[in-house]
Amino acid sequence: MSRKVTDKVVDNRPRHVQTIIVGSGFAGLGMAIRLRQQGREDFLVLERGSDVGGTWRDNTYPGAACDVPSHLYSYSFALNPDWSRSFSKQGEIQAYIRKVAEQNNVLDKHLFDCDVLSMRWNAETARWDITTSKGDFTAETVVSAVGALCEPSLPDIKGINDFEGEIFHSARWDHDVELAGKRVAVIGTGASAIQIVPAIAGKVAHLDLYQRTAPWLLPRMDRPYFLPERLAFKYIPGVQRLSRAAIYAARETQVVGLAKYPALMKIFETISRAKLLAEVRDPVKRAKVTPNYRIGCKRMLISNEYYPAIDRDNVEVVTDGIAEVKAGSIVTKDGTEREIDALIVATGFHVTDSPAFETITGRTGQTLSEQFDEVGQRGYKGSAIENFPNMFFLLGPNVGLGHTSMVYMIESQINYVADALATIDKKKLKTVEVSPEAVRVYNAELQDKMADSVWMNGGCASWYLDKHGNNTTLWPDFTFQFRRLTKNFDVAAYNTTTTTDSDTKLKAVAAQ
Ligand code: N01
Repeated sequence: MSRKVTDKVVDNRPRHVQTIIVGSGFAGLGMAIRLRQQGREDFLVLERGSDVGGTWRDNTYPGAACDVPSHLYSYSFALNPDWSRSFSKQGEIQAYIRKVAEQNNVLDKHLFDCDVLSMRWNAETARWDITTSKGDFTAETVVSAVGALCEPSLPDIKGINDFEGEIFHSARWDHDVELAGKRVAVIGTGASAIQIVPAIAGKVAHLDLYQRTAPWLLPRMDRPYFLPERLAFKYIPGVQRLSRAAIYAARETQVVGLAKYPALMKIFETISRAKLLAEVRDPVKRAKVTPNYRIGCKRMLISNEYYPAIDRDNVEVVTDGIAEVKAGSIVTKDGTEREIDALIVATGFHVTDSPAFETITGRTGQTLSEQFDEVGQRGYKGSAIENFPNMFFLLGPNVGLGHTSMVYMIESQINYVADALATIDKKKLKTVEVSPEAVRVYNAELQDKMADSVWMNGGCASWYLDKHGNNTTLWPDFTFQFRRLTKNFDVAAYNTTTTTDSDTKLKAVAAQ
């Protein structure tokens, strides 16, 4: 994807800061708050959207809600006793993130509508040169917090650009389009689609759901909180922390089956099959939506409305594979043509091939995407990548989860990066760059753990894997192990230069 400088607004912010954070979703915002808590002032958050929230700001499709309980899916330093239900909807989560930003006084550090176009390491100045839609910046350290689910992935289907009806991606929902009474197609049956389909199936005249791989579904234990519960969360010390701990522990037990003993996942398969039998009456449809791989290999989804929605008479599940999209229809590989007025593309995100990787150029002159292409997408503790000095990543390689709260992982990484910045100051380091040996050892151990997991052995193709066949997306262990690993910045794993070292080298180069 090529990006253009469209809006060179001159802003009165400083053009050089010590630290630039890119992105202000849960990760970037949490980092900004921590920097303020550390007493730092010399930083800036560059955010391409016009508000905080990241993926929760962008995904406004009907039915959007979290599939991790809210008491866990929130910052540990900003618990919210007012969650209205166990699994909150998008609007409530976005309002929570916004409120946390306001309460922690970091909005003044944000530059919104600022699209980062390129970041290039400058070895002479030992700084990052950053070009944005609002002009150029330099920084001694960068924290990339752009997230994995930010760049919608559009399917490469013949003719899709020639479709003449309404068409949009699930993460860019067009609320001006009225779907009521229309013939609608949805492509994809992932976490987004299974929320969209029940939300629109009762309104549209007809819905064609194009499924490539059937997802596994489990019950969604969602309910509104009663007033006495909310009062207890608010006023009785420890109740909310206890509830959070119980949710955390229950979710963590899934790691045993997912990462260590996939045979245990049969328990979940039994629950899911029973659900399928009870909720899809039509045997033809039931056969179509029965998965043919081990549960957990792709993200397990939770919904009580999806199966009843596809069981409706006005919903057809199409599994023949799309051959072509025409001006007003979709043609499947068996030659059937189905006319539609609107097309919703719920095909996920560029995770292992994010366009953002093309815009970051490291010490060797290679972009992140070129390096990943050659050696695979690997990092160190999800937070640093070799050849990219003074750059830290939140939600970098192998920190993803399918079963519990990403906010927990994000906070672990924030601890690590905050300690890294403190170490840089304390030791007067000019550059820190993770050593190739540390990366090699770390990834060898990580992929060793991954080898037994259901993600590698469950018989599915998923976006967790990169083009080399490695799972570069998920963390293959208990999340408390990751918390332990990231408690302190382990400077010994990094090649460093001090101010004096690099100045001396620069002088030597200049003298040659
Ligand atoms: O995307 P996905 P998503 N032709 O990549 C299909 C988070 N999330 O937006 O399985 C036809 O999961 C693809 O088929 P297949 C969560 O982390 C969280 O739904 O690859 N079909 C799949 O069915 C989640 O994991 C929440 O065979 C094509 C679907 O499109 C992540 O976001 C809610 C296709 C894509 O599914 C992404 O979820 C929503 C093609 N060319 C999202 N290309 C909650 O917390 C792709 N597909 C609730």
